Amino acid sequence: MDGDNLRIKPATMPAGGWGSVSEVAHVLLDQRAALKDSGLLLKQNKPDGFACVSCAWAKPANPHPFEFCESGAKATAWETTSKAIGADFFDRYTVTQLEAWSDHQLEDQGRLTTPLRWDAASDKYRPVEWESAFAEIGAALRTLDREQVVFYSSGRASLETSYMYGLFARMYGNNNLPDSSNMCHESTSVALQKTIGDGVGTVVLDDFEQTDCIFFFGQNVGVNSPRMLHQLQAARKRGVPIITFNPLRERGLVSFTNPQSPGEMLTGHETAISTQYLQVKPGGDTAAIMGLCKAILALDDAAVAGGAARVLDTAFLAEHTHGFDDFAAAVRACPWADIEREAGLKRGALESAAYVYANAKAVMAVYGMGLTQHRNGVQNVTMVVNLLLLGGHIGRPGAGVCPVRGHSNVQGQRTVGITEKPELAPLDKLRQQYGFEPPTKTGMNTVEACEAILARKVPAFIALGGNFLRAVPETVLMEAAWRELPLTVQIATKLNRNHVIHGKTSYLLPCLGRIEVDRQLGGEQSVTVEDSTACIHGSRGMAEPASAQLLSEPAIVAGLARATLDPNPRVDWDGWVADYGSIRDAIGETYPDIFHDFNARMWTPGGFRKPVGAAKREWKTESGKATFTVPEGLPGNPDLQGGPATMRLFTVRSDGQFNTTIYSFDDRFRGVYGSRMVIFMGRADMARRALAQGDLVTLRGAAGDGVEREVAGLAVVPYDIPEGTIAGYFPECNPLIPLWHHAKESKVPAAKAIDVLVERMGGAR
Ligand SMILES: Nc1nc2c(c(=O)[nH]1)N[C@H]1C(S)=C(S)[C@@H](COP(=O)(O)OP(=O)(O)OC[C@H]3O[C@@H](n4cnc5c(=O)[nH]c(N)nc54)[C@H](O)[C@@H]3O)O[C@H]1N2
Ligand SMILES: Nc1nc2c(c(=O)[nH]1)N[C@H]1C(S)=C(S)[C@@H](COP(=O)(O)OP(=O)(O)OC[C@H]3O[C@@H](n4cnc5c(=O)[nH]c(N)nc54)[C@H](O)[C@@H]3O)O[C@H]1N2
Ligand SMILES: [Mo]
Repeated sequence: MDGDNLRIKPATMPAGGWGSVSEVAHVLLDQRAALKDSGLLLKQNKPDGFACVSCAWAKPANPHPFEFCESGAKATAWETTSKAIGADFFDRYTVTQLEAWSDHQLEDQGRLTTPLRWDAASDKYRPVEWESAFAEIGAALRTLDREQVVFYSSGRASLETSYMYGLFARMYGNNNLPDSSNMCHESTSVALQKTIGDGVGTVVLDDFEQTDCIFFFGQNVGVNSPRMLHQLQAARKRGVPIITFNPLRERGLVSFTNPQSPGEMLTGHETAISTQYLQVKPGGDTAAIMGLCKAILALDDAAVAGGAARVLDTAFLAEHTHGFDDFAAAVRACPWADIEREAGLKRGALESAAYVYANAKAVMAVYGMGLTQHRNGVQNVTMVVNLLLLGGHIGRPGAGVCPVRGHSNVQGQRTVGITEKPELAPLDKLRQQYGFEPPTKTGMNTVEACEAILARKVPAFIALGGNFLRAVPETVLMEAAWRELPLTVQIATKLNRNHVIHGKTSYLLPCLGRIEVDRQLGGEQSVTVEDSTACIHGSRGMAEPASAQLLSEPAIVAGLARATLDPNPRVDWDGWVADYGSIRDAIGETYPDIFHDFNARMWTPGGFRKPVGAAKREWKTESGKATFTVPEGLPGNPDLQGGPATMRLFTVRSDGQFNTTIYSFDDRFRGVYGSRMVIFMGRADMARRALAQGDLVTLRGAAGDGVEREVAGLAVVPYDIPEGTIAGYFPECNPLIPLWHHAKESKVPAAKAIDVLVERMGGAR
């Protein structure tokens, strides 16, 4: 079977290095992507080139000669592959047969090349003319309950497409615009909005050159945003301490060899990245940060007593913050014993880290899914803010909060109106600009869309990219409900499981990727994206399209909108498609503060920055100040409960995947090859269960809600991981996540703390 050839080898290589180079060569060869000699990679993340389709990390104004990484090169190869799904593919397989295929096998068939409609009689996708597809979908949408149709987007689509898509949904009649960020950094958007008045990070690339201390929580930089290793390596070379909180010892956080530095490659020189590595229990970050804050207050008390310089920035606290006293009281009242137990860390370790904080002039906090994908995900992020506020580390050069976003334009989609929260969209402006009454009812986010689908209330699901069904929790119930959806429409580049499990009427609309040349009536078009640091960049496609029949995403959204909506003389969908500059003009009119002179500014090297008030100490919060948040009691954390037999599972990504896109079955950094059906377990837990390496187990959900959830056939891999916890891969472990198991306030599924029972199956791999 595909991906069933487990080999375990020690993972001793640093991130980067020769392993990285050979990995890239392998994927290029495998995808038969004509990249190597085309110069395409040299244009990746360059001011006049294309924005990488992998992660959202910042793109510098003065890029390295090779401003791409292993992950980015793989993503480029995967999109510009010469493999394609031709007309004959669906002659050979029924759609039901394809249900047995792995995620890897499905996407590895290559690019979708022609619009398709599922034919019930033959159980095959059959080619359909674009105009027929639009007309049929439009006619259907016109008859449906407009409040219940869902318009999902995955965070890759450009600002131009996203703006059109949001407008389409609102003109159609709802705010049902769930986004992949609902499974990702929504905890950030909620927490930062509430505490500092902007839902995005405050840090820009320059800050890495000025910081003198970096705290790094729950983000796997070597795999998921490797270009940031350049900034981290440079900071380390200046002697900047990097203190990491992560239950796993991730290779990229341990050391790095720059594959783009001939000197380092020849000498095998590695830079140690983390100066202190704290293997916090998953879900224990709130407790860990409580400990840091407690130790910082103690150091400040000592400074006061000894007449030394204060550790707290008292002037900042007085002028810029709200709620310090309550927070400090809660921290002082929190016993070290609770902190140590809930964080799984020793007081001394947290005190050392606090000492480094206390001696730094500019502290930065970087974080990812390890904080956001928990029941207390929003609280985790507010704790990071609390930590930074103590020393005045927001709105100062070299300091600030740095959430590392996932998809390459996920942050930007929010900026231009992809949101289920009408209060975050400029409804008045849209009314005035386009002369329609935008809906004011709050729409569905991802979890709510799943609930509505399970309740059989959704008549149609439109997806602008992504692999929704595979990315969400509760896989088994969701797949069953999905088959009963009356209409599903997927705009996509590659075949995935969400296309194979489909609605009663189903369309697959193949689009150009961002790397491809986009030719319209007005000539070759460019698009824009926003990176993790709120900088907006132009991106110009450079590869020949995978097929002449592909339409661009703006053209597909326009086609659907035209066929669905009553004509509106103020919205010229076709004019927009002919010249994307006119979409940007419309965006500039809707959001003048951010996007004035958009067409002139889009090629600014390094991007132009969206105004972020918090970075200038302008706080758009309720109190008008940056706000401390008192956490709920530590033992109340629902992710830390469970009986003695339960283990806490957290799901992670390997370096062989981009979300549900599985490039390979190898995880070079964790030393696992040939299979993703594994769990990582500590030696003590293995011994307690009499499990040996390779033994097969079943994970059974222990949510106690009466729903049977299980994943069978997982091989045990011994790993350095806190006791009582195990790690497994996303999306293979998603059937174990209950839909209700999500963050309070943000509703991000708690994919990093899932209670499970481990059962031996007999047999081994
Ligand atoms: N190559 C590649 N790049 C990607 C992606 C990809 O799949 N492949 N996906 C993109 C997307 S959409 C996103 S959102 C980002 C995701 O990038 P990350 O935020 O790095 O997400 P994960 O891979 O889920 O890894 C989470 C990390 O948090 C740690 N962790 C788990 N639980 C906890 C906890 O409770 N506390 C702490 N402190 N740490 C914890 C895990 O060990 C792991 O190192 O990457 C983006 N970039
Ligand atoms: N257990 C668990 N579950 C998770 C997570 C986790 O850490 N653990 N992470 C969550 C996170 S952070 C995220 S962001 C979601 C990801 O959820 P999604 O964004 O929905 O999923 P992806 O796997 O990124 O989507 C891949 C598909 O996108 C399509 N695609 C690729 N490029 C393009 C393009 O240019 N245009 C269009 N239209 N389509 C394209 C291809 O058909 C491909 O199959 O998953 C979430 N689910
Ligand atoms: Mo994400």
